[in-house]
Amino acid sequence: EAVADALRLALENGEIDIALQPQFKIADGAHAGFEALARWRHREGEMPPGQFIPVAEETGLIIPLGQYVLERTLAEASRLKKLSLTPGIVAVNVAASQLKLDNFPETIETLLRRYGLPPEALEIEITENVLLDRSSRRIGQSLQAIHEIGIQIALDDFGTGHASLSHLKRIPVDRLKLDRSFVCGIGINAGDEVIVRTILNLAQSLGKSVVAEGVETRDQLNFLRNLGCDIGQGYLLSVPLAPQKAERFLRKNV
Ligand code: G
Ligand code: G
Ligand code: NA
Ligand code: MN
Repeated sequence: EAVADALRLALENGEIDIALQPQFKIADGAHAGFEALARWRHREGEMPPGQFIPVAEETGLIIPLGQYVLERTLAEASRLKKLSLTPGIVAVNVAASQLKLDNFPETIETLLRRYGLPPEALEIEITENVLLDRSSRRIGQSLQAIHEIGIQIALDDFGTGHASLSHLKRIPVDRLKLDRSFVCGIGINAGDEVIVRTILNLAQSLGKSVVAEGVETRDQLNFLRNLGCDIGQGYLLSVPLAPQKAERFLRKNV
């Protein structure tokens, strides 16, 4: 359909770019890294990823799109390092169909080498629903190989999908990303606060770190700090930044 054709052209014409949203250590406010988010500079302004990512997944365009975002992000991290800036860990969203590609772990390894980055500088974000895919065995093997390279794995939108907690034993997950719908309820909704506490307890017991998404208020940040949440991301701390702005952000940060 129309969006799919337009997206195919956008990829060819270089209308897709990335935005980098900074992540911070909640304990001391130090910069920790960035999440890369796909951005489509559409004729009629910006098309939000919530609209085109699902289309990309349905049409298979998520494979070239995901590859582009991955390479663009590593190139940017490499560029920032060459300027003696410290991008920290860059997180890239990866879809199930990418993980099913025959040589996806090798492709990432090749890119890391090309851009002179250590594997620890990259984090792969997957959603819980990736673990429910028909090819979950294949995907599990791919994640295992990626993890063995030394790349970190984060489980995105944690608590909102349909995966069972037993996946946490089977899949090498380093980090849980606390979904913003729960963070949003801090100070407002007792149920959300219980969920936030429970996820933080679970993560601490399993030795995994937690990134809180969608932090928009001081009260949310204080609540998360008191519970020992490791990393925060959200509009209170910074919106997603165009690469040039991410460079400026890091210059002010040193
Ligand atoms: O930027 P925004 O909050 O609108 O993103 C909406 C959703 O799109 C998020 O869940 C995010 O994880 C997803 N997304 C953004 N960029 C990418 C990408 O490059 N690949 C994949 N698979 N998902 C992405
Ligand atoms: O989990 P996912 O990768 O879908 O989330 C990233 C999305 O969340 C991005 O599209 C980003 O623009 C959006 N986002 C980042 N910080 C905030 C925030 O503080 N509040 C809200 N509502 N959205 C945010
Ligand atoms: Na994400
Ligand atoms: Mn998320």
